[in-house]
Amino acid sequence: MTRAVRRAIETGGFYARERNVTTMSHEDFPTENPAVVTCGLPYANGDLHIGHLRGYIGADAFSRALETLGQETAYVCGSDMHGTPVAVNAEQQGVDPADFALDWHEQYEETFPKFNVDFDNYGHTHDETNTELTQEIVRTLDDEGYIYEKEIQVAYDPDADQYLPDRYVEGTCPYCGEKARGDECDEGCQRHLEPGEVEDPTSTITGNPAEYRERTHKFFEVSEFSDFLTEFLDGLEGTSNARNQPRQWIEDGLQDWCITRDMDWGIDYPNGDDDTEGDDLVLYVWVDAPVEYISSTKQYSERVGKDEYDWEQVWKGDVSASEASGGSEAHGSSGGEIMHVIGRDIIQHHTIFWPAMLEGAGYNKPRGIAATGFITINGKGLSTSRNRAIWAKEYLDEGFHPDLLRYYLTTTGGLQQDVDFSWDAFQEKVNGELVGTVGNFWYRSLLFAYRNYEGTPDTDISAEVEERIEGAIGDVRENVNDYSMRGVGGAATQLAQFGNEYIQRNEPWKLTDDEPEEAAQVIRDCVQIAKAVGVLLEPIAPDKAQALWEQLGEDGEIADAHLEDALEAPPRTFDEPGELFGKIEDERVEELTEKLEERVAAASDDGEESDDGDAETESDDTDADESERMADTDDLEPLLEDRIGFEDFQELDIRVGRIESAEGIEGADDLAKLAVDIGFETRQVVAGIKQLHDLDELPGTKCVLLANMEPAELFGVESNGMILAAGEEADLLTTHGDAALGEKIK
Ligand code: B3M
Ligand code: ZN
Repeated sequence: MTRAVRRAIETGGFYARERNVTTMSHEDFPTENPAVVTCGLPYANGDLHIGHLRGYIGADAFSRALETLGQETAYVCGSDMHGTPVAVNAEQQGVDPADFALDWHEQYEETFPKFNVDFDNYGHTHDETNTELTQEIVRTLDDEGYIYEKEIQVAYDPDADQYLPDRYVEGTCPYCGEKARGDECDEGCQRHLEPGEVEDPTSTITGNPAEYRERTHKFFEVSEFSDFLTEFLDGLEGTSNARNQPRQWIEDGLQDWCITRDMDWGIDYPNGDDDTEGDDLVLYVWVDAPVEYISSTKQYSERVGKDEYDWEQVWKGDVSASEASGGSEAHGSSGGEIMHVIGRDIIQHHTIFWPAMLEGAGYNKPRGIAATGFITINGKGLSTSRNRAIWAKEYLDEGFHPDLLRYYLTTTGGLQQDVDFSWDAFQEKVNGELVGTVGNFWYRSLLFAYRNYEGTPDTDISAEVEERIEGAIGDVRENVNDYSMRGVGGAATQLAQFGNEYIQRNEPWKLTDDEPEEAAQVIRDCVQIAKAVGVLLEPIAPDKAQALWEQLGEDGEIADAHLEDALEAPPRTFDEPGELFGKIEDERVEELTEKLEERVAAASDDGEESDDGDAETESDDTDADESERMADTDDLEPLLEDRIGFEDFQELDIRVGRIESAEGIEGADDLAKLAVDIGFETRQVVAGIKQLHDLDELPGTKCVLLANMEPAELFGVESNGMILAAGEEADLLTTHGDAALGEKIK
């Protein structure tokens, strides 16, 4: 980590950008302020799997990339020790929740470095720092008048003689009707649920229907923060889902938030002397969990010293001066750049509750929140209970290098998208991009250089290559500012691809005898490209990049290199290089795929959901397999009795299209204006999908359009066609083969 902020090189971009920024601009990274990158805390309750890894690896790559840009950055996290996700699992195993959680915490601490997830601090929510800070923040919120008491109905199991907070109770979501847990609609609309909200409550301890009993609890006045949150969201960077969903929740009206629970396991509600009410209450896990972001930063700061990294500047530093200038100059010379990477199922906690808490207690708010999609396995929802997952330990035991998975997970889809993992797709990506493109280029250029020049030829790089590397550096810069790690990986791989083409085009092996100077030039260029690819790829594949660094005879760590170092000449001599990536063979993939299938089948044969310590975290999709979701026929529109002839159908001119752009229509709550390319022409269409889809994600999506719909005008916007969609959620129809745009549906 260095304090020096060096301006990276500004050049044009080559690739389409994954835009994850708002229109309201923050100063580009690197800024002069220290940054902190955090990742959603794993519940200390079960084995880590690929769903978890996506988040931790993504955030790790982002934090490394920021450092490559010259941004001073800390990457912190910790285990989430409290709450019913831990208590329920500990109880099932008959162990004390503190021992249970600590055990998992220690395992996580050991596992993350094995994936090169390099936290500057990894704490846990039950330690002293977090306990004290959480209680202090709650006291401040209380002093500021944001906390009040209220009598509420709390679920209770008379047989177990126990109150039933959160995961101790299940029922139906009052908002969407899906099966839900006591505090979250995990299989449906993802909303946070307040105690007493879940309908038809059943105890998860005995399976009996729960009773409701009256209890006094503490509430945090989230509803007071609507205006603040609206403004906060307007300036928030990260993924668009993290801005759009909460806007809707705010429009629907915010509810205050019950912040206490009838449980023993957790952080005690901090009582003043005259307060006896909170005696037997602990804080709801979602109060103390995000505070760990601050606590962990504090621990890091205390370890390295405030001169090196000042947690108070980040979390409490004065940003008012820059706010006064309208926000565009925000983050001038004080405060910090706070960035949260989370799963999309915990958007509400991070974009509503957390900023409200921070605001109420006088802390700085995040600059960016990136909410990732889920992981699917062979096209189906990841399910720990069905053993349809790739476990962290399993991956390592199979002997695969962590950087391969890092590359796969960061570059397969955009941050917001669900990413499918199959051993086939993994093989294809590794063999194609890492072995075929990057590894091949590194090895052939370094080997040629070593054999003919014992290292880097003694000449300057050509203007063409310098420009190309500068372009790639510019792309990385832009992509980091757009929160696109896929873009960063793409810039590195495409530079290697250029290197391969360059060497192929110039055929230095034909030049060495007759045109030695030209040959030296080509190889000099290639060695520089190889080094640049290493610097650009380091955030994603740190070990492999370090290995290249050493092959080039460079000293120190490539992780400390900045973007501009990609243009610094490598040492004059180096040793014989080795190959850094190995092909994954077909037999290996078959064997792994078979193993996975057998395992999933065996878990299904067991019948019972034998779930031992199911870490339902941000990327742990529910067991509800989307592709198998069945609607209750009572809820469906009845089938029409009247039949139509084929001619009638022929009158519908339905075509394959592709959405080119999508934007909300001002003043209309639900309507979006789309431009749809249907081969012959591009149609402007108005569709009622504004709230149901992430409009930023739609461009590029294939759709199906009724082309001879009568034109209509809605909110002053002409609609010339109708896109087809299924159900209340407007699930867009598409084609699954390669039907061309404009092709007729018949
Ligand atoms: N422990 C895991 C989850 O719900 C939860 C995250 C806390 S982040 C402050 O994904
Ligand atoms: Zn719901």
